[in-house]
Amino acid sequence: MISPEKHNRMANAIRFLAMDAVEKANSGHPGMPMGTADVATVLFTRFLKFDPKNPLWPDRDRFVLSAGHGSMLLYSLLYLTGYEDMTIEDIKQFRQLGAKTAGHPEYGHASGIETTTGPLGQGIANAVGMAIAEKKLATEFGAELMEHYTYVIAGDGCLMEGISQEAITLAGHLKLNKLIVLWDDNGISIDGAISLADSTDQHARFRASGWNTLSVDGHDPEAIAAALEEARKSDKPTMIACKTVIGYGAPNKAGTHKVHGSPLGADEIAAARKALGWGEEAFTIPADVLDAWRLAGLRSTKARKDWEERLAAADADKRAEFTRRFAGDLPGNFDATIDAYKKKLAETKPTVATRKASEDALEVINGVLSETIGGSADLTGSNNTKTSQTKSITPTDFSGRYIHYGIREHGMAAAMNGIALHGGLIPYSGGFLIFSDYCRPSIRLAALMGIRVIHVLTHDSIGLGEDGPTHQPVEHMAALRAIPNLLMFRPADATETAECWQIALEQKHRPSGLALTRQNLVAARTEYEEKNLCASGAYELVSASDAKVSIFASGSEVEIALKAQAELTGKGIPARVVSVPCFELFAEQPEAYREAIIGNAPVKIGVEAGIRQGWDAIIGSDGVFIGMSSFGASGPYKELYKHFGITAEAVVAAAEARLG
Ligand SMILES: Cc1ncc(C[n+]2csc(CCOP(=O)(O)OP(=O)(O)O)c2C)c(N)n1
Repeated sequence: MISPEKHNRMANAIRFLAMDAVEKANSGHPGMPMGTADVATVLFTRFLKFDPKNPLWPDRDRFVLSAGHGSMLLYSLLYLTGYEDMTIEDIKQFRQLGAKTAGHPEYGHASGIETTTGPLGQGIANAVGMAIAEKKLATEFGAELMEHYTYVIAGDGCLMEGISQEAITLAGHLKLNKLIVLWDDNGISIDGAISLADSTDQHARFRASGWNTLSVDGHDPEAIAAALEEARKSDKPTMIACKTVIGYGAPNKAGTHKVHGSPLGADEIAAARKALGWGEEAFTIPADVLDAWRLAGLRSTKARKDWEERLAAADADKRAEFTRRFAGDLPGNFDATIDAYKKKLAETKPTVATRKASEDALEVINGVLSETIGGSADLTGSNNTKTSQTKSITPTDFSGRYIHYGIREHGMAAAMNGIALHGGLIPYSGGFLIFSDYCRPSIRLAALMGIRVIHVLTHDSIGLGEDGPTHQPVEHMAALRAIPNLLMFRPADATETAECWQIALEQKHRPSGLALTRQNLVAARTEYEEKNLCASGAYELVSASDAKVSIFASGSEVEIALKAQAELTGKGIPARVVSVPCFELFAEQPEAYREAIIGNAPVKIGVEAGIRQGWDAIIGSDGVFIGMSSFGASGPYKELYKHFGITAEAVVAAAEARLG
């Protein structure tokens, strides 16, 4: 039992670390950690199941600081509770280049940082994914191996962002009752009072979305504890509104927007030391307080050991499967399965849309990978993401492997990040490529964090036809290729689709997107090749000695390139075709390979039903690009290809014109 006095001193330790670190860095956000210190102290000293010595223990509770600007709250907690890779020196290095204590919490910088937050609203949406993963894995492996809570501290900003609506309604629908959101209800954001911009009744909003809601004085430890007790018993997710004072403890600035994002200044910090009775110098935690915190960090040691015993006692197959999945390794028979499938495709040479080819590949993949968890943002029949193995998950039955995310692209992508971060599952989604714009911030964060999520992005060009320019991606491949550490694939046929899936699944530390067609494509690859040719990013599909023309194409335009090549050959002009399923992988190849693939034909032509941006790296600034330079149009797709001049004839004419 922690006395009220001890609680106050423990919470004040957070407050002073935050004040002092922000002051030293001369940058940062002291108000939020000071305001939520009591809530966090109760959570970490009485409820959170975690073990700083075993930060990756799969059955730990997850804690998400959605209000990422309050990063000093998290860093303080990690240091105080005894995470070995968060020292007082790291705290002193707050916001310095190369420090673990980055401006906003960054996944991978230090253990205990469960996700990267800072873009408001993302954290709460990640937490929904973590809670989904917990419920799914609890159903699959049993409560003896998986039974934990997911806690979030979110601010007004998180709740105002649109993504929170998608996250909240999804969580409410799925009855994620082990998700508990502590809302830092301080009535303040950067511009001033929340009332300047918002008058939402958050309780009514959450209740309408299927949540349990509670209110507490966020500076009353017993009230906070009672609310958490109650929340843990709920059959719905719970939002606890914690009334707090931003910058609590700063005598003159508390309760105002002045403490949100600026150092308090030496005078105000001195006044806070006096007001809170804190005699210590900056970055010094009294021994009794640090001891109490370290003890709190040991609270779950027994729970962790008991869990390890249960894992050891589990059936050998179950244990091996659980361990493999949390290590993120694919099963041993995965490559052989893909290989056998490629052999079959070389025989059948199907003419299919790549979205359908993706479904067929997934049917094979989901048969050998029990960890894939699919879904779609209400476009299941269009994205072809559901296979015979992926029964739908429902609020009362999580034995399935398919999530109907609803029309919530952003919530979907952020939840997928949470699922991947949780571990034990590989999430893949379904959506239209055009609406990658609706979830781009979460895709970007997946890339920044280096996590394995896979986005199936169908209807990838004007080739979708009649739905018209609102639905036809033009700049999207270029825009997604601009995100570092994201692999964007645009396969040309069924074999390439299978290969791209294989590569995407093998990426433990980066996300992928597969841009897939609505329209049918003839097989570009007709011979079986053991090697995954797509893994080089670009490879020669048709060679020619002494080529005068090199045609580079991706996805559906490979068919056009092949036709043009045949015509040019018929006219006595030697031409070669290079398929370019993945720019990023091609850029990673050794220089000699890239030079050989780009070749030295006098005419280089790129063909892609998108904008030119990015293609100059392959065809050169003097190359010919056949693609889009405007929005698309509504009409049958074959007419659109003619209308926009993306045809074999156009390729041939351009080649002839260049050759004179
Ligand atoms: C998507 C996004 N938009 C804007 C910001 C910039 N920003 C950081 S904190 C903040 C205000 C947040 O207010 P609140 O959640 O109430 O935090 P508090 O003032 O209580 O610390 C804003 C606008 C951001 N981090 N993310």
